[in-house]
Order: sequence, then C-alpha cells, then structure tokens
Amino acid sequence: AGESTTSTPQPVPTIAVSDIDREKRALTFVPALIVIDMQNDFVSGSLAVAGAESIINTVNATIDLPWKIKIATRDFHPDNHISFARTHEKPEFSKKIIFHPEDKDNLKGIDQTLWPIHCVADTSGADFVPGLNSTAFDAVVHKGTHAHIESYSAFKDIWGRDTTELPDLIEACGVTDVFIVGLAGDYCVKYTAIDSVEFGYRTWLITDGIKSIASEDVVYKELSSKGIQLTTLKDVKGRF
Ligand code: VGL
Ligand code: ZN
Repeated sequence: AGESTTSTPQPVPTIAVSDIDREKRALTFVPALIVIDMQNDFVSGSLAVAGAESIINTVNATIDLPWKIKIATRDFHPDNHISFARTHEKPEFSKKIIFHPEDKDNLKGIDQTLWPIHCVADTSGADFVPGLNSTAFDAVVHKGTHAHIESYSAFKDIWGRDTTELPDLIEACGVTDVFIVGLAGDYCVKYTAIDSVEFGYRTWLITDGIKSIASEDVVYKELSSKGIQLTTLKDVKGRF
C-alpha cells in the first residue's frame, strides 16, 4: 500500500569511462616514429621512387628526435611473391584479382597491383639504403613475407587476417601518437597511416620525409579527410 510502482529515473552519466580515458590520452604525448621501407629497391632499384634519395637526411633527422620508440619496416618478399608480375607471367603494372589462400570459398577477391620484382628477402634490394641511420631503430618489422599475401601496411596484411608485431610493440609502451616517414607515400605509408588511425592513434605524416610513386597531393587530400595530420620535421622538432 502506498508503494509506487514507478522507479525514479537515474541520471544519465554525462561522462563515460571511455571519455575519461580519451581525455587522459588527449593530454598525453607519447610519440612513436615509424620509418617505412627505406630500402635499396625503393630508392635506386627495381621500384625506385622519384626523389627518394633526397629524403634520407630528413629521415635521419627525425630518427634523432627523442621518440618513445622508433621502428622501421622492410618490405621483405619471397621471390615468388603474389605481387610480382612475373609470378603471374603477366606484363608489369597490370591488375589481377587475388583471393586469400586460406579462404576456401574464395568469395572475396582483392584487386592486386602487380609490381616488378622488388625487395626479395635477403637480397641487397631489401637492405636499408646506405646513409640511413638504421642502427638507431628499436625494432625492424618485416612485411609481405608470405608468398600469397600482400602487405602494404606496417600493421596488417591487405586481408586484415594477421597483424605484424607492430601493434603490440607500440601498445606496450603506451604510445599515443604515431609519426610516419618513408616510402612510398601512396602505398605503404598511406595504408600504414590509415591503419594507425583505425588502431586508435593520433597519426601524423612528416611530409618532407615522404616520397610517393604517383601524386603526393591526391594521397594527402584523401588522408587528411580521414583525420591524419600533415606536419613537417621543423614543426615536429617544436613538439619535443
Ligand atoms: C610498396 C609497392 C609494392 C611500398 C611495397 O613500400 O610502398 N609499394 N610493395
Ligand atoms: Zn612489395
């Protein structure tokens, strides 16, 4: 008797835990540097990117900054890699639809750009370019090592089935911000930046430390629209 059956509505919390985490993270600056594919074949070899030689000094200058962690990647393919035109006996730079090797139904194909043979594991083409301060890296991540799986991003393969060791490496030291330099701006740098955002990092391209195979402007416009920030070595220096 006299008891109400209606319960008092609880106030809706205006700040969720995840928002507090996000706020904390916004106030923290734990930067990682990722140096993408500064290898002979991309500088002066079979897949040379125009102007690549000219960014080596800038890349070395970024490496000198006091990052929490600095990691390099190397494209590192077996000599029958799926991305090589020769593997399909097709003309170079044509397109092919590929299917994941473990996907029994082969339902989802991906457009694979075919490339000249490049960065074959344990050949000089896959070595770091001379002049790069490569002894300074805390870790080197290899990608594209499986014959049937392409991998542009430093985080994961194009199928999103496997990650490299990179996500664990940077998560383990509490990284908040990922800065990227290297080659090529419109392939491995681009897909690394997109994944970096997806993994929850504030993501920056140090544009004077990047060269692309085709247009720089198109890729920068696309990446800016995804929340990736464009910066320069000079501006980055000011943050430390
Ligand atoms: C890359 C094409 C093929 C890159 C790697 O490092 O951007 N591009 N493999
Ligand atoms: Zn490759």
